[in-house]
Amino acid sequence: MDGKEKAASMAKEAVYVIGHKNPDSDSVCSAIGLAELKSALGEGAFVPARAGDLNPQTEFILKYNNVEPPRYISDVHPRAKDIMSTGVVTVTEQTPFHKVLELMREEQVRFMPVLDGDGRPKGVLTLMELAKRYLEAEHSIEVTTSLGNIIATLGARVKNDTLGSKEITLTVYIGAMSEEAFLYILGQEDPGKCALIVGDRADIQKRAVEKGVGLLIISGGFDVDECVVKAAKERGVSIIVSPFDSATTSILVRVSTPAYMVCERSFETVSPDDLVESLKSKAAAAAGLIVLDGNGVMQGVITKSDILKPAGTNLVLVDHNEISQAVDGAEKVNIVEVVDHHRIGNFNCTLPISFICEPVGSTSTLVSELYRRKDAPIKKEVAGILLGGVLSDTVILRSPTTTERDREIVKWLEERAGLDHNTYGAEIFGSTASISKRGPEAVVGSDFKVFEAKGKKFGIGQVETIGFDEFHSEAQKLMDELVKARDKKELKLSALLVTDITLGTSLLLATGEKEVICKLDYPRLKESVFELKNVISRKKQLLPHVLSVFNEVY
Ligand SMILES: [Mn+2]
Repeated sequence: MDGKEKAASMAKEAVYVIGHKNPDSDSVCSAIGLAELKSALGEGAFVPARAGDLNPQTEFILKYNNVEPPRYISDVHPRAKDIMSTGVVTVTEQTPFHKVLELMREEQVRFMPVLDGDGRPKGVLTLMELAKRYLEAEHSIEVTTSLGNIIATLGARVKNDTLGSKEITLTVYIGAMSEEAFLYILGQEDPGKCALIVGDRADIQKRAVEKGVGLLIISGGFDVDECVVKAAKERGVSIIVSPFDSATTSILVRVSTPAYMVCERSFETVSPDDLVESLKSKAAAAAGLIVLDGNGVMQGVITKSDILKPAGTNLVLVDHNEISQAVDGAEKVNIVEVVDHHRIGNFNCTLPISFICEPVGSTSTLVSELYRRKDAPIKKEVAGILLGGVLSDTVILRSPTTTERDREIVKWLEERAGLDHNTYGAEIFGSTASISKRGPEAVVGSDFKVFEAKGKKFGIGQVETIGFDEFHSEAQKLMDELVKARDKKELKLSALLVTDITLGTSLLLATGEKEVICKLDYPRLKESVFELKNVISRKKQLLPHVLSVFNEVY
């Protein structure tokens, strides 16, 4: 890859801005907001991503603002396509061996695929194997090629061509010996399968033509006597003139062999989606792996150095900094930035990065502050998304984690999104906490747990709401469901804990055995409705009391 190609391949590598696994609204909203900001600031291609399914609340926020969900990424384990070299030097089956060597030297590669016209690999050339082949040749040199290839390789002048482009196998001799020795050698062989390289030695030239050698190569650029050419034409002997001396000519004839003659026909191929981890042993054993697409067309090449080069995937982590919470494979790729509001876990990295971690109510607060600080324009829908993130994490600024900075940025976002945080926040929480929308069956049933005490069963469901107005208007329908559950499951108590997450307090709707209901030690608001001040936990607060009631009654 030259510098230009390297720059191009780096530019196409996107940076994913991604929140934690089991993403909540803040992690999705802050990812979208930060990716938008960075792209707007021209810092490169930033793509918002998510490491899991959207929860209904986040879905609501995105739909409300007409924003597409970020790309789902199941893992970022490096794959073949992430590390392969593209734009690699290739040759065709007809490329002469010397051209292969020249390319290997110029491009500094040791591995070269041989492709057909459709980009499908036919073989591979490796410097190692080519060197071996070259070194293994014994005293006589046998070469399989065509006269056309020899002529092209030498840049030879043609005096007589009887062989053309057909494939021939020739044993190459240099006519530096005496005439007797030469005749002796030719006597041992089929002269038609010999190529003789000789300088301006008319005696040897004539003898060679008489004997009918396959090819006569005159070295040193010497002219050939017309009578020799005439005899050659009569005898059907090809004659060419090489501009090089005999030794060089001999070497070049040997390397005029086309690539398909010298390439290895067996080679390792992998798929673009293969995990790099699974390729390591294959790559160690082979000079190179060819990455093929579904049609068998080469997409790139992986050599040992590709396996060693740093991962191409870059991540910006939002709303988390602990690798254990990050998308699978995050430990194997580059984390280039962190924006978070959680405790700092065991984060470490090899290069200095921007690491923003501040104790505010949401990551969306930090991202919004970046827009403000950099004076970057913010789209209306992005402001809406970020406002949703802040309101979700801070439970509409009511959570004890809320800071002055959150309140401040909410005002700033409200203006840009054209939304009122109280109304919008209520809608966001209403989207998941809405009793009427979900229907009584889902409200009672989706989180209904059955317990046992003294051999008697009781069941308690729980639902989160914003305020109790909706509960009061739906109470009769909910009671009908509780009665159904009571009768069906033979419960001594069937109850629903309705928790206002904004106030941190609950109401309990209950039906069951009179003795049990009477013993519930909570103020009664209505016939079947109790007020459980500051109770938010079914497990830690309500259950112990119900168990003590059962112990008393039964
Ligand atoms: Mn958060």
